[in-house]
Amino acid sequence: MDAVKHLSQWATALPPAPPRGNAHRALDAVARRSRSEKQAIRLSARADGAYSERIMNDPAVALGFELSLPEWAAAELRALAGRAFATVEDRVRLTISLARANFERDTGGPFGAAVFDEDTGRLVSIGVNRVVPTRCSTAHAEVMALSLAQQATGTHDLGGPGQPARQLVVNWCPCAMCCGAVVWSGVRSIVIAGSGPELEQLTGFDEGPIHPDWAGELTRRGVRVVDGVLREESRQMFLDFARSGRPVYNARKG
Ligand code: AZG
Ligand code: ZN
Repeated sequence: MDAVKHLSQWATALPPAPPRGNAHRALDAVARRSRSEKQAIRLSARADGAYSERIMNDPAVALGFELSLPEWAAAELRALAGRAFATVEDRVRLTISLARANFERDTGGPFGAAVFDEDTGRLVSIGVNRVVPTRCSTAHAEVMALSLAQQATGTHDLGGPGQPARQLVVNWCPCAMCCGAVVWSGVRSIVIAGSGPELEQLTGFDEGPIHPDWAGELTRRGVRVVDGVLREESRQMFLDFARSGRPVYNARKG
C-alpha cells in the first residue's frame, strides 16, 4: 500500500527553495579564484572522484559505504520536498506513515523521521530505518534524515550561520545513539510521537542506555523537545509491527 501518498494533502506548495545552503556562497568564492587555482581544484576533484570510485568498488576490502533511501521513499521525498507541513501533527503523521510503509515493504524497521524548516514546515529530508538492508547498525531513521538534510543543505551544521531553524520529527523517542546524533546535527528542536517503555515492551527493540534526563540534556544544549504528538497512532503502528512477526535486529541481549 502507498501509506505515504495521501500525506501531500496536509502539505501546501511553497515557493522554490533557495539555492542549496551555503553552496552558492562557496560557488561565488570559486568564481573569484585564479585560473591556476581552478585548474588545481579541478585536478584534485577528479582525483578524489577516481579515488571514491576505486574504494567503493574494491573487491577485497571495504573502504567506504553508502546509505540511501529505498526506492519508494526516494519517490516520496521527490514528491514532497519543499512542501509545507503546517502543524506538528501533520509532521509526525508523515513519520508514522514512513515507519509503517518501511516495515510493510520490508525495506527496514518501523522507524521514520523527517527534517523540516521549523517555522514554515518546509520538508527538507526524510529518513527510514535501513539497518538490515544496508548492513549498517547505525542506519537509524534519525541518522538517515539528519544526514540527508546535511547533504541537501550543503552543511554539516543544520543550525549554522545563515541557516533557518531546523526541526527533527520522529515517530518515537530517539535511541541512545540518536540522542547524540541530534545534538551534533545542529537542529533547534525535536518533535516525537512519544517516549517511555512502550516501544521496547511492544516490539523487543533495545533502545540502549538512554540518559534518564535526555530531554533536559537536549534542552540545555539548545534543542527544544516536544513529546506526545499522535502517541496512540504511533503505539498502534508498533503493535502492528510486533504482530507482523518481522525481525528485530538487536545485536544481542546482555
Ligand atoms: C531504530 N532502531 C531502533 N532500535 N531504535 C530506534 O529508535 C530507531 N530509529 N531508527 N531505527
Ligand atoms: Zn537511533
